[in-house]
Amino acid sequence: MTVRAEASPSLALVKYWGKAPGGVNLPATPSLAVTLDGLRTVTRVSESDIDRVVVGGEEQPLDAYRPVLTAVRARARADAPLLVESSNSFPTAAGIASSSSGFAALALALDAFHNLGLSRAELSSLARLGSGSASRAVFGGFTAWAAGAESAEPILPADHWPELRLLVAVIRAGRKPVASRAGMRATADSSPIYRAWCEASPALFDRARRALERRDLEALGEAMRESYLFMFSTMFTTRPPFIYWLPESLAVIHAAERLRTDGVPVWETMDAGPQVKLLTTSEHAAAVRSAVIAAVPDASIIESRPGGEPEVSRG
Ligand code: 2P0
Repeated sequence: MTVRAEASPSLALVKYWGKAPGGVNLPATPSLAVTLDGLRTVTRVSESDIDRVVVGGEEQPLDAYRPVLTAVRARARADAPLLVESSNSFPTAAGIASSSSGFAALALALDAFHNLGLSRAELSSLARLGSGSASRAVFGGFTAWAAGAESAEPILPADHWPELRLLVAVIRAGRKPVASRAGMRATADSSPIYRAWCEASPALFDRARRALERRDLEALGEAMRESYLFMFSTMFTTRPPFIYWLPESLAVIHAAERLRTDGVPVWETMDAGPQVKLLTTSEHAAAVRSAVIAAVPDASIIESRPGGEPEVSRG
């Protein structure tokens, strides 16, 4: 038997960066996110002679997958070896949240494979064991994940804001130099502003959530910028510091600033990688795309909108 699950990556508008004590991948900060329609991870789970995980055709070390596999096996009271095959329609481990859609799809596929019938909240908690941001990616539309929470929750459907557009400017598609998990740990251990980041995040979350509820793009964009710039400030002040940005990332940030000066509503955010994600509306997406390409001719742009409901099928 083969089970197939699909999920889309979760882009944080307000960031999870840092872990709370007392569990696996519990967040130190609340995050608010949108699931990106059209970007998909497809994961198939089938029987095998030994446990194997293959992502994009490459055999993976099992360590990262064990917490999810072990938790599911305990629930299912089954220990048959499994083959997990996964592929992404977008760059992997490059700061486009492939771990969020990857572990969300894995949790959904394992649940179906073992006929567990887990609730979405339980699936969210299970996906979190693989990667924190995956707790949000088991839902489409807009999601929230409270500080310290075991699972994320859906807060608004994708059609709450159908004209919203998320443009991902792909600056460099290679694997990132510092894994998020190691980066978060180093930040918490040594950044002198880590505590301030944790203290500031709830207010940023509240502002962003209210702005999202009333579809106020400017207020959401401003809170989103404050969140990512504060998050990166914690990385810049970590010992030793680490910098995911490339010169082209900064060129896109400045292009967005110029667009805003010219009256185009666009706000940017970044994650653990050099890509820049731009929040705008359908009306302005073409202008944003042209300005980004003018600033960074080699960038490729993936255009998305809120969506990304997961799907599960058999066979
Ligand atoms: C987020 N990121 O909220 C933040 C913003 C990157 C920057 O979640 O250690 O792969 O597996 O829980 O989820 C990326 O970190 O980290 C991430 P783990 P994860 O989307």
